[in-house]
Amino acid sequence: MTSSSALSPVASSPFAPSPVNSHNEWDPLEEVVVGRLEGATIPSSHPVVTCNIPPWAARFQRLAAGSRYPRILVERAQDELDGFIALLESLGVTVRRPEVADHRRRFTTPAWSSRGFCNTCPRDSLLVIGDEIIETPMAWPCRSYETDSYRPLLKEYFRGGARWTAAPRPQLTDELFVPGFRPPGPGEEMRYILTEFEPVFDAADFVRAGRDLFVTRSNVTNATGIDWLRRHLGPGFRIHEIESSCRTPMHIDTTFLVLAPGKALINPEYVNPDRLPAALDSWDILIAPEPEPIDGKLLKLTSLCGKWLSLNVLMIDEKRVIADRHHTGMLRSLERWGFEPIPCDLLHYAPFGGSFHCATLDVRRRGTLESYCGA
Ligand code: ABU
Repeated sequence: MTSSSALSPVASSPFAPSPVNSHNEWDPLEEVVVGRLEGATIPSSHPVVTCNIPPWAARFQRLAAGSRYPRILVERAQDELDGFIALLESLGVTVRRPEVADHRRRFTTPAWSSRGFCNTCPRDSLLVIGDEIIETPMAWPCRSYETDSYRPLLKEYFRGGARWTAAPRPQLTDELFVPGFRPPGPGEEMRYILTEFEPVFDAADFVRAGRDLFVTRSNVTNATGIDWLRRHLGPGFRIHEIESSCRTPMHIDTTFLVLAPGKALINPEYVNPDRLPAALDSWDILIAPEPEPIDGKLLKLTSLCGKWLSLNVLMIDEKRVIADRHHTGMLRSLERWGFEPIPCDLLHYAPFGGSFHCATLDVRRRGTLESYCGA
């Protein structure tokens, strides 16, 4: 082997367009990673997981943690996921998938051990900012190795010219978690289970609008994590916090989404439109309608999500948006606001962590880095 081939792992020219290129939530979608259900394992009963669910559900979960999800849940979700993938492909979008992984396998660090969870939601563990793809420092111990199943893709993107970064690996020792944490009750001051021991964040607590990003603090994203990303991205980007009154916040994408230049969708139960960051002063704020109730006890009992998954839509471009067929109020509102909703089914993905936005990671959209929030 010559020294030049040993030193040339990047297949493309440094000037070739990166296979990773996504600056916002609405440029025309070219390539997307869609999560997988195979190997899905009920997440651990660590307090950072169970603090987000009611105490009765936490007791049930403690018994089931580390077992495979029941087939009855997986099969229904798989049918819907297959339909979603077929829809994306019919719209000309290239769909990529993580590898199948056995998430039941136990892993051990010097401080703790856990089984895994699943790779249904690439939106949580990977953050794309332009040509950079960042592995996020996740706060759930059972998700620590989740990006391993995306490694073949990450290596391919890197070889194609993308920048590939992993945020500092969190230790996830007891110092990160408030002992005996209880979510605040209605009217109580907001508090979170996370201390500021080290930076942690899930990518799904951020949405991107070019040079402006919006974030919610949550039970998986602390202020130090937000600071880490702010410093990492540098002065060319601004990160604005969206205040959420959700008592158990986890992920911005059922609370606040940017759909198109100058158009943001908010969940009126959690976000006060009068308390949005000044960066949004000239934006149209679209108030999400009340979601349709979910039928079916099993789905309600096993969902890892709240009722506002109706907001968890995926933009194909500035107009076309994939939204859940069940949420007819949202479909009608999207039409009224000038979008072209494409109804699809994914309600049964809720026990695995989300819907269309959660289940995807937009790796490439046709567009450039712009500023949409004034000077
Ligand atoms: N990305 C998961 C959203 C969870 C929820 O707020 O219901």
